[in-house]
Amino acid sequence: MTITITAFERSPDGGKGLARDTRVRWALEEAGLPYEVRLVSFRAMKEPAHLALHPFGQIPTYEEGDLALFETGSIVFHIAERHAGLLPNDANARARAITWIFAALNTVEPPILDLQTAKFLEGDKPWSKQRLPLIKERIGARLGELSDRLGENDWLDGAFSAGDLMMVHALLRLKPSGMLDEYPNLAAYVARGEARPAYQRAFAAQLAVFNGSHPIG
Ligand SMILES: N[C@@H](CCC(=O)N[C@@H](CS)C(=O)NCC(=O)O)C(=O)O
Repeated sequence: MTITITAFERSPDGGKGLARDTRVRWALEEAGLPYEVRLVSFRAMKEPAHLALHPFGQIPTYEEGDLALFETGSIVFHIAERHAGLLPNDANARARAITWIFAALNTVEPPILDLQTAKFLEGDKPWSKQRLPLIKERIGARLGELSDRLGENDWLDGAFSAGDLMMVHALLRLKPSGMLDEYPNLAAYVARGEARPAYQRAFAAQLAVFNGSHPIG
């Protein structure tokens, strides 16, 4: 059955792979699944046809036959549950890998997104600069805790899993801030994720959209 995802027609990140279609592309690549991409403009994302797929008018969405999903946590979990390579077979290890998906989305990513919001969406507000140290402190606390847990391991819990995929993609957003470099094991963890052939393919595919070489679809 054909899988179709949506992605920005023109990503505001300039092809850096930070838009969340990249994590879905990455999961699909890890699972070896072919997929199609429908590009949407910011305007189209808020129109009824897209809102029927995504109630919040965002990307990415995921369509497979009769099934339409939104939210990358749910999409990546859906892929991981049905295809080898993203979740361990052992029931407890699987539950722990799923826990890391939630941890990435609910615990690590929110302060990172706050930084993005404060810098780029609220940068003109008089209080924006005052908020930055507080947000950075919160991010630093999470990074410290994550760094302690990761230690010298390659991945968060045994073999690479969908939990690592989600965590690496959430952390990638911090690269320009330099904050990751304060935690060499986390910087190496992110680099390890980026070095995976499946990530490379996902990154190249989203960059092709930005460069205009993505096939029309
Ligand atoms: N929690 C959602 C967040 C989706 C999201 O924020 N998508 C961004 C792109 S990465 C978007 O569509 N932004 C445009 C908007 O919200 O209008 C998920 O993980 O799928």
